[in-house]
Amino acid sequence: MFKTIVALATPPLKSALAIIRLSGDDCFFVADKFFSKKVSTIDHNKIMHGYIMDGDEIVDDVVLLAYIGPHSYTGEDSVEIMCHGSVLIFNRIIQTAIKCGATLATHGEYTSRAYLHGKMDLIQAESVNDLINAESEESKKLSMMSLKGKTSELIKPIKEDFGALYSNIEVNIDYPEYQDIEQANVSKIIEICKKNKDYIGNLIKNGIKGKIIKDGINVAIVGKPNVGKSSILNALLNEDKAIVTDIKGTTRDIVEGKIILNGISINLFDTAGIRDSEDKIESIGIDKSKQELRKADLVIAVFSADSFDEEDKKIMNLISNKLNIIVYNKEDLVTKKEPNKLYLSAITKNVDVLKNKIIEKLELNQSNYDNPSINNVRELGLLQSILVKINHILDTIENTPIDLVSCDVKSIYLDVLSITGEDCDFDVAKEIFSRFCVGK
Ligand SMILES: Nc1nc2c(ncn2[C@@H]2O[C@H](COP(=O)(O)OP(=O)(O)OP(=O)(O)O)[C@@H](O)[C@H]2O)c(=O)[nH]1
Ligand SMILES: [Mg+2]
Repeated sequence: MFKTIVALATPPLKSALAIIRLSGDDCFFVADKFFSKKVSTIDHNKIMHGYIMDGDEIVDDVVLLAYIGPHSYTGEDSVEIMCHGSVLIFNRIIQTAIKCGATLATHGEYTSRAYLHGKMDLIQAESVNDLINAESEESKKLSMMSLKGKTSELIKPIKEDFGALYSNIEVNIDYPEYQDIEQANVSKIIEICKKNKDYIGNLIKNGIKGKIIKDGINVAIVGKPNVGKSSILNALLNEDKAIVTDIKGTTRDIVEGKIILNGISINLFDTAGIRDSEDKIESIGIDKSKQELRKADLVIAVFSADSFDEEDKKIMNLISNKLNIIVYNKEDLVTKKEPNKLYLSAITKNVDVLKNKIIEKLELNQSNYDNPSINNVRELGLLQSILVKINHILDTIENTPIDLVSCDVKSIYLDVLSITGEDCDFDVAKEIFSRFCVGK
């Protein structure tokens, strides 16, 4: 029995209209108690005009949409009430619904019910949240593809292969006498593992690119003091956001800004110049710079075009194992330039060359924008786990008894089912939906 839940689906702000949703097995009977017309007797989805009643008092004049399950978002009998967008009114309607038997919905409870009733798989459910949080047209497009089930399609061949392989091995082990069942011999297992290894490898590669389009990237601007980091941040943002002076150690705290390049959110973090410092406040800032450098997806390391010293060498070492762009700023101070180095002059505010380099570093192509991808952290993590298990099988199969190989194949199959939510830990699903808004 799914109890009736209620929540505001629109922002809790004054507006022309607000929408309140109810969903649950006895949803229509709950609605009967506070709506001026009978909802529980309808025999098809219906739009009704009427009043919300709290006893004899008219609370609001509303339009009520009744959806008979399974033809609703959650798959249950559901009601959407379009009321006047006054905070007092929508709160009062929710209170009235609760008085009549509904309970306040928790985060993502509507979508979690849609998932539980098989209206969507977990990939689609996660994309609902992605869609709500999308910040660019491109990110919205990828999330919409997932919601339409196109991303789930990518998982199907892996599920089919490992489902068939697992049942085959098990039947071979349990019923060796059945000669008419295909033998899951070593070469067959290797063939399936190799095929899926390449396929999953590509899914992961494209998924990481899709994640960049969907979530953006964090870019730290680092370097020793006075090389022009804050000037570069300001030029990229086209705004005087960070303080710029010729005094070394001007920036202490991290200064953040965001730009969109080719539909990708680039979260910029200007940091304190890194050097050995006795100054207590500056040292705290430098520690923060190093932390930001470690966390960043991409590091822009800034050097002055007219000098390179021991402090710069230390910066080079710090960024050596990060995806990085090395920039020689203050181009205007030099006459001789080395080939293949990226020069710019932040004071001219012309940083297009750097913007292009950022895009180039992300190695995205049009197909990353146009095609669905497994771009969610949880789903990508499971794909990586599957890849590790496939590699393990390929490395050890020659010396491993078939029943142990079967355990690995089963574990891969269960990981695949976890991606789509067909075999998903209750706590994992709960955690996923807790990230949603209350009315979704
Ligand atoms: N000539 C020249 N000067 C520049 C250029 N970019 C920045 N400057 C100057 O260099 C000085 C330091 O610039 P900032 O942007 O504050 O340098 P920073 O790296 O953020 O310095 P800290 O915050 O101290 O680490 C300022 O006087 C800027 O005007 C440039 O392209 N050419
Ligand atoms: Mg600065």
